[in-house]
Formats: sequence, C-alpha cells, structure tokens
Amino acid sequence: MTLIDRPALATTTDSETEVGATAARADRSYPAEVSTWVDGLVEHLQPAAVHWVDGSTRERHDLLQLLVTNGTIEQLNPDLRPYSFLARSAESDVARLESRTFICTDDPADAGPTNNWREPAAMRAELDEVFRGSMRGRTMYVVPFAMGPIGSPMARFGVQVTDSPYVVVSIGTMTRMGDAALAAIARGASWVPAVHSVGAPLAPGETDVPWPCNDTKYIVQFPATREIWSYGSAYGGNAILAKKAYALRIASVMARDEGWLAEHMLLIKVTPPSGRSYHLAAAFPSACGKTNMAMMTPNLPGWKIETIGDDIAWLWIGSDGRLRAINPEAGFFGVAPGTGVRTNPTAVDALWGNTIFTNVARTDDGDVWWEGLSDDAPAHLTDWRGESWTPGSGTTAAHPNARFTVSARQCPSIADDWDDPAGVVIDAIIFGGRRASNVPLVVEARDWDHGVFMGATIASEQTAAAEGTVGELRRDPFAMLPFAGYNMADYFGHWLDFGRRLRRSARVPRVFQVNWFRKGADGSFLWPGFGDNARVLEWMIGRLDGTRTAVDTPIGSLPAAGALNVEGLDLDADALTELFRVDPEAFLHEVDDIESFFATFGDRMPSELSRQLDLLRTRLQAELG
Ligand code: GTP
Ligand code: SPV
Ligand code: MN
Repeated sequence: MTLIDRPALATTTDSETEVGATAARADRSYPAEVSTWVDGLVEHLQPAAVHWVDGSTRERHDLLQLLVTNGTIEQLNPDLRPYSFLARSAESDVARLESRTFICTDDPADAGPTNNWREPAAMRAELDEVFRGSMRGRTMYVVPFAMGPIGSPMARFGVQVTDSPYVVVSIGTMTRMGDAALAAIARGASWVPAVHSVGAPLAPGETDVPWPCNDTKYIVQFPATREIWSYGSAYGGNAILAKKAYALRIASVMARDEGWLAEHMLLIKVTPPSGRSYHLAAAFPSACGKTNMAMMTPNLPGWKIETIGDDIAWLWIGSDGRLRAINPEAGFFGVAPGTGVRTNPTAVDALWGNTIFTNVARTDDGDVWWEGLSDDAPAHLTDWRGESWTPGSGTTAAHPNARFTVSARQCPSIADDWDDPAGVVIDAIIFGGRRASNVPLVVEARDWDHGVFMGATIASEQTAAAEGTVGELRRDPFAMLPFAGYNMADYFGHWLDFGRRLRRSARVPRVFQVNWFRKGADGSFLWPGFGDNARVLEWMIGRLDGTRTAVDTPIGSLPAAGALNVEGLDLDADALTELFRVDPEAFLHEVDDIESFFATFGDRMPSELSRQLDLLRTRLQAELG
C-alpha cells in the first residue's frame, strides 16, 4: 500500500533507533535533560524502539503510511479529498473521560471540589505499576512541541512521549512540533514532560489491532511539578496532551502563578464596514459553538470575521497595559457533526484535503460524510463503526463526537495576525452555554466583576464531547469545569484580581453573555444561529463604540427595542420576545442553584461573587414586587 499524492519531501536523517543503539542519536543533539528523562522512561515503559520526532514532512508521510499499514487509518479518495485520512477509533474510546481525569495536589482543597483529586504519592505508585512495560513491542515517539509562536513571550514548551503514531501526527497538526521546539528547549526554555501510552503492549509476534487502547484509563495532572501522565486512550484531549492537559490544566496553574489567564476560548477578529477591527474572545463549553463562531461567515453585508483560534486562548496584560491574547495551538480538532455548507462553509472549505477525520462515515466513493454536512444523507455509507449504513437505520452514521484535525493555516478565514508573537488586543470577552430555557440571547455585564460572576455561573447542557448524559444541565464555570488545574474558587479570585490589574492600566474589556440555544415551546431553536450570530456581535461592538442602546434588567443589560438588527430574518415577534424574556421567578431558582454551587467551595469562595449573587437576588425580588 502506497500513499497517493506524496507531498514534496524535506530531507532529514533517519531518527528511529533500536533501543540501545545510539548511532542515530549522535548525529542530532538532544538537550541532556530531555535525554535523561527519556532514558528513564525507556527503562520503565520498555518500548522496542525510540523515535525522536523532528516534525518534517517526510516523517509525517512515513507515519501516515505506517498508520495505513496498521489499519488505524485509511486513505480517502485523493480525487475527492486529497491526502486525507479516516480513522475509526475503538468503540470505547470516543471522547474525553472526565471521570478518569485527575488533579494531584498535596492538599485536596488545592484541586477543589470540581476536580477528581488524588494524593500525588499514591497516584505515582499507581501509575508506576500501570506504565511498567506498557510500551512493550511498540515504538516510543519523543515529541517536542511549542504552544504559541516560538519567539513570543507567551510561547511555552513541552515534550510528550507516546506509543501512538496517530497521536504523533495529530500533535503535528495541533502544535508547532519538532526540531524548532527542541532547539528552544536546548537553548534553555523550560518544558513540561508529558507521558502517554495507549496501554496495549504487544507480545512478540502478536498482531496489533487498528486502534490499540486500554479499558482502564488515566489522564493525570501534577500541577506542582507541571507533569502530565495519560494512559489507555488515543482520543483527542485524552491523548493530545498539549491541548487540554497542558494548554488548559497545567497552563491555568502557570497562569495563576505568573499573572495571566489560560482559557477555553476562541479568538476572532471582527471588522465592520467602518473598517476598524475588534478582537473578541469567547468561552463556550465543549461542543457549544466555538469552532463555528471562530469561522463564522457573517450574515451582514460588509462585515468580515477572521479566525485566530477556535478552542484555547492565553491572555495576558501586555507592556502597553492592554489585554492581549494568543492562540497557543496550530490546528483545529473540530466537531464534525453539524458542520455543513449552510452552517459553517469556511470549515467545510478548510477540510478540502490534508485532513484527518476520526469517527465520521465514509461514502462509497471514498469521501467522508456526517450528519449536517449536507441536508440529505447519501443512499449508502459505511458508518463510524465500519458497518454498512442506510438513511433511516436508526443510528447516526458519524459518532456525535466525530472530529476533524486540520492545520490552522488551511482555514480560509485565518487572520493575518493569527500567529503574531505579540498577540492581539482583546476588546470584549463573551461567555456562553447551551441553554434551552431561561438565558437570553445576549446580556451585557455591568462591569468586570459582574462579568466574572457571569462566567462563574455559566451552566450548560452536556454534549457528546465527554462521557455523561447528553442534555443534562450542569454548572460549567468559564467553560473550564473539566480544565481548571486548581481550585475553581481560587480561579474565580484570580479573574477578579486580573480585573483589578486591568483597571490600573489602559482599558477594561466589556463582558457579555450569549445563548444561541434557547428553544421555543415546540422544542426548536428560537435563534437561527451561525452566520446570524454576527448580528449579536454587531450589537456588542455598538456597545463598545456607544452607538447601540441597552435596557437595564436584573441580570444585566439587554438590547433596547430595535437595537438588535433582525432585518431580513424570518423571526416572528413572539420568538423575539421569548429570546429576550427574563423570568424573575425562574432566575430566582437559578440563584438558589448558584448559591448551592458556590457553597461547595466553602470559604475559598471570593466574597465579591457572593456579593454579586446577593445583588442579583435583590434585583430579581424587586422585580417581583
Ligand atoms: P469543542 O471543540 O468540543 O470545544 O466544541 P466547540 O465549542 O468548538 O463547538 P462547535 O463549534 O464545534 O459546535 C458544536 C455543535 O454545536 C455543532 O454541532 C454545531 O453545529 C452546533 N452549533 C454551533 N453554533 C451553533 C449555533 O449558533 N446555533 C446552533 N443551533 N447550533 C450551533
Ligand atoms: C473539548 O472537548 O473541549 C475539545 C475536544 O476541544 S478535546 O480535544 O477532546 O478535548
Ligand atoms: Mn474545546
């Protein structure tokens, strides 16, 4: 089997060696600290070979070839989807596993009530056993990577070892992987060690399965030593440790200690017809619309939206006193279902080729399909499990958490300054969730502290991005519930403190809350969403420059009558009223629920947020009379 459409190759030395052979290592220099760490892991995990990943095109090609040979991926029809691949995971390995994600701190209170806490020494002993010999019969890949543009004051480094070539090619798309990152480490940059094994050692002569993994899984963070250990899964955030484990869980701890923010946020540049650009950061929980908003085609003439990031943002106060942000990633690991020509044509265009699809369906002519890509399903498909599928079969052809992995550079809407080492200046911050009821389309916070209260009280219906019951409402503060590496109450305090520092400098960004997902009595979405969300951004920007009006309500400021542009929308008056209805009674229930949630943090809860809650209750009660 040979891959078709082999890309131009960069020349490179062969860097795979039998364990014990040092010849190939001698022709490239590895930082001693990294080598020593790898040597220790080789002894413990006992891989059959070690491959130092250089990040070259040739290496990627060879790994893809290996994955095809192993049956992990298949190449799609190159005439329809050039140089693209389909992976089918094991049926038990399809999403992030929050119940097996652990934060290990000496004091359980430092992990806080929203995290699974484990005592570090006990977890180390457990992992020691689990990882012993876990790479037997497999190659250990040593994967150096950078988060953020190398050369940025915000760039951070890591080295992941993994026994999954699928994970290596994924990291290659999602980060700046290879020799450049290693060189920065060699020059003295500090780095986070991340150990990953699928937990499926091979006995001599044993044939491999297409998607090796283990029923027992661990995703473990040690914030004090800035270490990550992951076992048993090859899927997404469980295995691409640069993403959630590093860029959010470990980075949130670094950010707390160093005075910045590591957030589950998209970043966009919005240019209205006036020509002045604004940068917005928005936090929505998993599978609640970040990638879609990041690539939005605005349904407003003369408006332009460009992509900077779709999942993670690192924010800091620049030397100019302004709030700045970078996207630490280099690619998109996006939800496929619901991504279609009508909802997100930009994403569909970005996926023209050079894409790895995981758990989508395959068409008979060797292309991909998923629910929502087109209105009608093809007459016959091979579903994500590899089985024959026809419309009306009662199952979905793609897994609800099926994903695409594609380079950011390939996105037609990518902004020129998306990888500017100095980041972009943030004008507004948006929080959102998936709420069928209660929460209006858009609300503006009174000030930063009220905005922090909004972020802290986000609730959202669960999606297929992690295990659990889809649709169940849960508090997901700042969309960071599964990603904060320390006590969430301390994290709230860090946000409040950050606001105090911002107030002392140039300008404090405005904060808004949105909900694209409110439903009418018939159970359908009231708001058209997607490209029409630009109308909400138009109102927000109008608030920033003082051209759009608002009315005060107990929960914050809502667009005044006529201030939101709904021209040309097929939206009846009742739907519009319902989209903005604030029911004081229902919100008082919400207040009680928030109070119980806050109570779980005990005296770690910042008093400012309890004060915000009291103020909200008083305002709602006044409304009821
Ligand atoms: P993660 O990658 O898990 O962090 O997800 P995400 O926040 O990037 O979510 P994404 O943009 O991939 O959207 C997830 C699902 O929500 C998809 O099925 C989308 O079609 C759907 N969705 C996104 N935006 C909207 C919207 O404005 N309205 C409606 N009704 N659905 C939306
Ligand atoms: C999310 O769940 O928020 C994702 C997908 O972005 S994963 O990388 O698997 O975490
Ligand atoms: Mn995400």
